[in-house]
Amino acid sequence: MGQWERFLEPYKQAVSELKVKLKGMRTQYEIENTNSPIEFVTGRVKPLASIYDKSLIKGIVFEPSETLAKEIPDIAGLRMMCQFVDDIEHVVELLRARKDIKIVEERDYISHKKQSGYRSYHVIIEYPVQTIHGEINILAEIQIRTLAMNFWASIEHSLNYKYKGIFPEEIKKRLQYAAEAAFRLDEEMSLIRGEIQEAQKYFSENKELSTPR
Ligand code: 0O2
Repeated sequence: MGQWERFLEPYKQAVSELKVKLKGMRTQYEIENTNSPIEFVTGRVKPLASIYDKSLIKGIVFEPSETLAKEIPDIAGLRMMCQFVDDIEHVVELLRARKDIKIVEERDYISHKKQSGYRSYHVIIEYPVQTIHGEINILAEIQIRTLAMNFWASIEHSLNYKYKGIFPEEIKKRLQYAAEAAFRLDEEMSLIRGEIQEAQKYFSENKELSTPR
């Protein structure tokens, strides 16, 4: 077995486990018939090509090592999407209260957006993975963002790939406008949050009744 495969295996396991756990939080809200602050959850292990790119940017040797694991804390990455900006703090509180993860760092790119226009709340955690050789602690990154922030980040990420990080000035400006528009959309939705949630609750309560058997 390749050394990368061996190195990445606990990260794969962590992503699978954490996806189940974080999705489980949403299910619990559903069962309790309460509006969930979590809309959906995704997870991935960083592709080897991205680990390579990041190691170049960070000036670290591209080899499976403790240094690489420490310098690239998002080899295991989870994303939690929320409908409203206020839900993000709620989700972070839920994470802080969990006994199975240890938060080691929080990065607030919502109050302090990145120059690109990127907004998101990042939580770096330490997570214990059980292996046949015992327990090992790995780092994972949980990105918490609204649907609008996620839309913007996905588009920008694709363009970033196309332009290899060097955007033409016009595109850069457009993306910054788009980031502000996404943020304004979040603000507008927050203003009618009560209305939206009431409608969603009504819809989910009546869904079963209207489903044909
Ligand atoms: P991928 O392909 O998503 O894995 P630092 O050197 O500490 O300033 P670092 O180590 O990049 O920054 O950490 P940071 O800023 O917390 O970002 C980690 C991840 O956040 C990125 O991983 C992206 O997923 C996301 N991110 C950060 N900034 C941006 C941005 O401007 N646009 C988009 N779309 N995503 C961003 P990777 O490895 O860069 O990318």
